Amino acid sequence: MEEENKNYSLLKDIAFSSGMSLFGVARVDNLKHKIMGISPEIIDSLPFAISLAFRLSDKVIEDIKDHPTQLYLHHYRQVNYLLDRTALLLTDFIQKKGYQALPIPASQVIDWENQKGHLSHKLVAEQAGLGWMGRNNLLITPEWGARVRLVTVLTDFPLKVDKKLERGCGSCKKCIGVCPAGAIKEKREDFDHLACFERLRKFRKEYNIPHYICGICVKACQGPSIEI
Ligand code: B12
Ligand code: SF4
Ligand code: SF4
Repeated sequence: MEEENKNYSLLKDIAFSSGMSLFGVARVDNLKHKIMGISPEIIDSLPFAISLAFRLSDKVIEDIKDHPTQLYLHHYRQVNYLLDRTALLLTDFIQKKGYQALPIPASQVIDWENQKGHLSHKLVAEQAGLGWMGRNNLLITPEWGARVRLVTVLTDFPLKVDKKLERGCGSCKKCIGVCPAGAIKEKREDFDHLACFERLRKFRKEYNIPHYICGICVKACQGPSIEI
């Protein structure tokens, strides 16, 4: 156990000194069947998932009114680079220690028809205790609400595992009503992915944004305890 704690602290220090805002670890067992496009024998050999979050710039997010901005587009790209870069640094450190690591891309879609990445960073972050799944279908942190982006590294480096947070949105409903597509509902399970995607497709065309981004539901959520 001492070794797991020590390894955990080493990685956390690297992540924080690389600019990350949150760090947590989950076991991969419960997530295995949700991982796509990676050989089962590779997944079986990597029992831990490290979840990293980077806090977005409040001012960039607050500048978003009713559509994604060019400023947000740049921020989105830079944050993805930093997340991917930090995942690489952790991978390199782990390999130099004689173990294996596999960084999952921050924002790569591998199945366009069903809009899926290799695995859900939100699900990993939830299991690793970074936050919970909110009404807006995003990972909500107690610290900064939805204003974070995420990345994951799978590894066999022995690590202490975090507990899931026993928290939720409670009575907060601030994000319902802000969505221009009407995709956010009372129950997170009713979130309308298709309506959201159609709106992002429109934004892409109307505002010359070469990615499916929006940011309005990210702006709306600073967590349940903070009034906006
Ligand atoms: C493809 C994609 C999209 C697609 C939607 C795909 C989809 N159906 O989810 C589109 C283009 C529409 C999209 C939109 C957005 N995205 Co996007 N997207 C992705 C990407 C690349 C893959 C997601 C994926 O594989 N989804 C597949 C489904 C099955 O997984 P899931 O939605 O996570 O849901 C599962 C779990 O949540 C789990 N679950 C866990 N807990 C619970 C609890 C309950 C009650 C239930 C029912 C289920 C459940 O069950 C679900 C089914 O398996 C991820 C990066 C990644 N690899 O994770 C980013 C990601 C999810 N996107 C992100 C963001 C921020 C956005 C946008 C705000 C756009 C923007 N940047 O401005 C919007 C938000 C829309 C919204 N409110 O959900 C962030 C989320 C950060 C956060 N704080 O949560 C991610 C993680 C990227 C990142 N690196 O940070 N996205
Ligand atoms: S704004 Fe409130 S209801 Fe919506 S996701 Fe955030 S905490 Fe949950
Ligand atoms: S990304 Fe935009 S369209 Fe999609 S749920 Fe959030 S606010 Fe609605």
